[in-house]
Amino acid sequence: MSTPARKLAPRAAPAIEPGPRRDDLLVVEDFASAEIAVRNGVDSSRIVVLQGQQKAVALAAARAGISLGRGPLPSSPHAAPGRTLVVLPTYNEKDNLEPMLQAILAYAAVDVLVVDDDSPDGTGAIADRIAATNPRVTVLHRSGKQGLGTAYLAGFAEAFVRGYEYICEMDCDFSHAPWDLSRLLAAAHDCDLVIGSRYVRGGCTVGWDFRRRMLSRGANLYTRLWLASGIRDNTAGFRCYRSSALQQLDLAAVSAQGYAFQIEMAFRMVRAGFAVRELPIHFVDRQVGKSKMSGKVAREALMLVPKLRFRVQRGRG
Ligand SMILES: Nc1nc2c(ncn2[C@@H]2O[C@H](COP(=O)(O)OP(=O)(O)OP(=O)(O)O)[C@@H](O)[C@H]2O)c(=O)[nH]1
Ligand SMILES: [Mg+2]
Repeated sequence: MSTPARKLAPRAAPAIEPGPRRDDLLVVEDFASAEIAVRNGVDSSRIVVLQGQQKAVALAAARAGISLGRGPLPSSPHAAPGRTLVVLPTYNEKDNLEPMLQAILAYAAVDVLVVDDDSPDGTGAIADRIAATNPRVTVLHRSGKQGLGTAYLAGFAEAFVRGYEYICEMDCDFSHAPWDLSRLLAAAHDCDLVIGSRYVRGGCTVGWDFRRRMLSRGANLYTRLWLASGIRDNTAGFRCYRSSALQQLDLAAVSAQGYAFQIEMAFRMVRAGFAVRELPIHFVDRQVGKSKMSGKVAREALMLVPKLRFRVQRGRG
């Protein structure tokens, strides 16, 4: 049997205001209160987390952000628990990249590394233009489409060299809400991996057709049955790793690319005994650009999961 994901001690429930009326914003003092609200069904895009901001200023910033379609922006970026690098893999994301970078940097005090695989639509040149004027953005160019797994591994290696304490994964298509990045970071201080999860209470997918929903649910059920690691959303690509934990894994042994990469990484973290927490998120289907999801990606996961159970040794990551 696999080692189940280590459970973290439940936190004392902070008092929160009653849930918001439709179109209202819920103002909470801190991210712990926000988590309770999200688990109770409040959409995180309607929550204003003060976390040191003055209430009137925070509300004005959030309302301005929402009216521009940018969500409940804070008056200044929320602090990260330590030096943090968000690795943003891109392949043909020319219309998403600039607004994604703006949003990430507005919500959280992080740096961003764009890993572009020579996107034919010119995403790499857009990344270079932004990086030239913003020291918080850097770009890693790779020659040709080499897959999501190696893009993340290259990003991790760069983060290790540059001494980042936390490393986030995020898609560049707004499926992962930029305001949820601050929630992941706030939860990261006392665990080794935080997963933005669709399949815990308060999480969901928005905009997927029946086939996509079944594919994702089926893949997660299959993985849970085989690996029994205690993780509900194994294929999720919205994560925050503690860099020191990641460095203890045998990353050279990781070969998976698509969803299988996420499954493998989560399983290795659990097997190595690291603390994993899932936070509910609303995953929204991309509005712009094309999905790179394919039958090949699904088949890779199907084949890999049984192998992982026997191949990845307990305690060795
Ligand atoms: N560098 C790099 N980025 C990639 C590659 N494949 C996908 N990406 C990026 O990885 C992120 C996730 O890819 P998506 O196409 O959204 O695929 P997905 O999220 O698995 O599938 P959907 O749920 O259908 O959107 C996006 O930011 C892509 O641009 C790749 O081979 N190389
Ligand atoms: Mg996507």
